[in-house]
Amino acid sequence: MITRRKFFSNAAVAASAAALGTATRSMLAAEPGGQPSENPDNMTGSVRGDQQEYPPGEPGKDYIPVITPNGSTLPFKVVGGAKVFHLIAEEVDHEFAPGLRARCWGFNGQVHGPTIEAVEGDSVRIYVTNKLPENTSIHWHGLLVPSGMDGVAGLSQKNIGPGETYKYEFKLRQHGTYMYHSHSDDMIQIALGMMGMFVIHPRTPIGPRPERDFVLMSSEWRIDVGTRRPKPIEMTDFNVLTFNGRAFPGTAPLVAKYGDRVRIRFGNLSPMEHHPIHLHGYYWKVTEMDGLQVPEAAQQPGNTVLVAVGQTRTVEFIADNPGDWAMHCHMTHHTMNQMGHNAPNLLGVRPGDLAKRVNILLPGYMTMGEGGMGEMGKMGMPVPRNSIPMVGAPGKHDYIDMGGMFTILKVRENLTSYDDPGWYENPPGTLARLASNEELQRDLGFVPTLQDIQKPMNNMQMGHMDLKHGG
Ligand SMILES: [Cu+2]
Repeated sequence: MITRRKFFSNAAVAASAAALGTATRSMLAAEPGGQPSENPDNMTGSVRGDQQEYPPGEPGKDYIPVITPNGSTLPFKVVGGAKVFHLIAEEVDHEFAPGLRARCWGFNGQVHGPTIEAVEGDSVRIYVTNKLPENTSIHWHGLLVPSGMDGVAGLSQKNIGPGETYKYEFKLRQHGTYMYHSHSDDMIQIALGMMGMFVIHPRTPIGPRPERDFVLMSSEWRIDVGTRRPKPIEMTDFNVLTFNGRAFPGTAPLVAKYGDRVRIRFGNLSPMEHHPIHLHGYYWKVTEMDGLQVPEAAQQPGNTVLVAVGQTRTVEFIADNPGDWAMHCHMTHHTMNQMGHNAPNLLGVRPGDLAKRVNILLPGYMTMGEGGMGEMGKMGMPVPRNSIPMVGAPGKHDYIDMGGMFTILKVRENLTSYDDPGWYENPPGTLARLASNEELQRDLGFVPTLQDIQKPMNNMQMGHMDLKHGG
């Protein structure tokens, strides 16, 4: 018996299958053994249907190498026309930010693994050596590879046992921003850091090449204060949020010269959460989704891009607005460090001599948060060994009350190198500052104080607003 719900879901599947038909056919045609596609580049332009031979792509000639802030690019050598890479899965003593280290699992001594970079048409051989105490395997996330190279342990291949080295070998028939990650004991191994970015440049450039091409991978961790091992079975309550395995102030800035074309490739392999990444001072266009090129007319402009778990999103813009610009996940708990979660809510509490009394029972107790939590990083309170305070770092103007998945885009005129240029010098008249009494009198008609601010400000706003209902 076909229920009403079943009928509609079947109809929906049929409709979407019809809509996807063209794309699916041309994707399949690009598979080895498939029919040559009548439209070699298919709808996205990212998958080459042709099986043409290309020499190994060369950095500087065939592509401008990407930059992995706080990370590196995996070296390769060419053997018999193929690019040979070697990933070593192993335990890594990793620093998230000054003051916080933990025993993670990564590749080649790094968390996350180094960025793999190649060119469309390249043949690659990637050796994976397992130095972990348990089985592993590597999945090439988003890459169109033969089923037996897809890396899902048990489904597509045998596990790579401790001490074993497996060989993955395939031809890159697409370009774009992809990722790699463990696909054996996924929950544990991804939570411990076993992932990296996989960038494939187009054989022929699409549009102008960027001067600055950054990759940023988001993740999240649970590291209980004072411990040195991320808790891999955590499901909901992450307290260390990272770009390329680093939490602010451990994140290196993204530096660009005025006028540079900047590309940022975001990838998210957090265990559980999506990240809306927001850039100040600019709008960008989303040029790639999951590695597939977005046609120019459909490139959504914006200044926040949601990067869901398992997704990559690539954005581009011209760096034409000098300054120090925050770029961060907009989930407020994702720009806090370890000690900022789970504190009792004391906002508005008048603690009196509570701390003094509690100290009789609990030496070292402090009452915190009654006036907000912004000042807590700045106070320089002693924190437990191997932990980072809830927020921040000293900035040019004041303490920066941010942590976690937060970094800074630094755009400057007259740069001689892409090293960190320090803090931005604001041109005269372009810096927010304390208002003078004279300005307040002229523009507001009074000088607000803590005592009278509520009433006069409300009166002033009432005077300007039409409060009619239904208007
Ligand atoms: Cu987030």
